[in-house]
Amino acid sequence: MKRPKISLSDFRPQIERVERRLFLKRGLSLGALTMLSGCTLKDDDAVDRLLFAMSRFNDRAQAALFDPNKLAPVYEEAEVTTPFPFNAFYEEKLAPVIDAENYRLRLSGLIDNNAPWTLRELRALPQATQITRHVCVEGWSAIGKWGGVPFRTFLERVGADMTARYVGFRCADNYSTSIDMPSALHPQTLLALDFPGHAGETKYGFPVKIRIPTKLGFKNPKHVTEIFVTNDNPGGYWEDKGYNWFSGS
Ligand SMILES: Nc1nc2c(c(=O)[nH]1)N[C@H]1C(S)=C(S)[C@@H](COP(=O)(O)O)O[C@H]1N2
Ligand SMILES: [Mo]
Repeated sequence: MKRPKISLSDFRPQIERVERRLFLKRGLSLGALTMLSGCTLKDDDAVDRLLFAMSRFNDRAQAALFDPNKLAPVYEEAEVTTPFPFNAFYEEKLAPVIDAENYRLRLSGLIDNNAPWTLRELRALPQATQITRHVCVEGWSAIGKWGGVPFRTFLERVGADMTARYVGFRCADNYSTSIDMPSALHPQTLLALDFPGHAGETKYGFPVKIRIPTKLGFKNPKHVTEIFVTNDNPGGYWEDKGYNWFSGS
């Protein structure tokens, strides 16, 4: 019988959870942890609930510390990492291929004008480029160049409710993530239409990626098909598996 191929990445959430536990256990004595949670460490469910509560507390602390004017470092063209690393929750060859002509960026939620956008219409908006560092929780980082529409410009243009708390993203590969409105309005957050790699290479997020240099890689959705504005935290693919939601600076 052929055994199914199992890779380390299948266990990422579990590994993360174990790591978070070790981190917690180092920071808090066993007694303190037991007292805090009112449980023993054997009680997995209660430990998970405590970790989740602490992560949510951490989200609030991080959001309070977020400085909307603090810029992520920018780099020179010569510092760009080539080839740029690919990452996704699946193998590279399974990256979605999207037809540019038929592509539409859908909008929903607290947005005045939620008509869908073609790529040509997005290209007609003001464009900017930036060279910044992408940092992945899995322990690698790379410098890349992205071009596209400053996300604030786009949100203003469509009449997004900027007093709302969250912006959520849905992707062609069923990935999803969400960010806080202040990070969405940050001057370096980009609705990217140009990506690392050769012309015609689509695995880095074609046709639309949200590039947020103040956030970890997994908060930067590729192949975005829908953007929505909401006051209810939408979570996301990794967030729902226990990754810290804010994950930014
Ligand atoms: N649609 C989609 N976006 C995604 C992911 C994904 O699996 N699907 N993975 C995230 C993670 S964990 C990382 S590190 C980056 C990788 O982007 P890259 O392929 O451009 O390096 O994409 C992020 N955005
Ligand atoms: Mo990542």
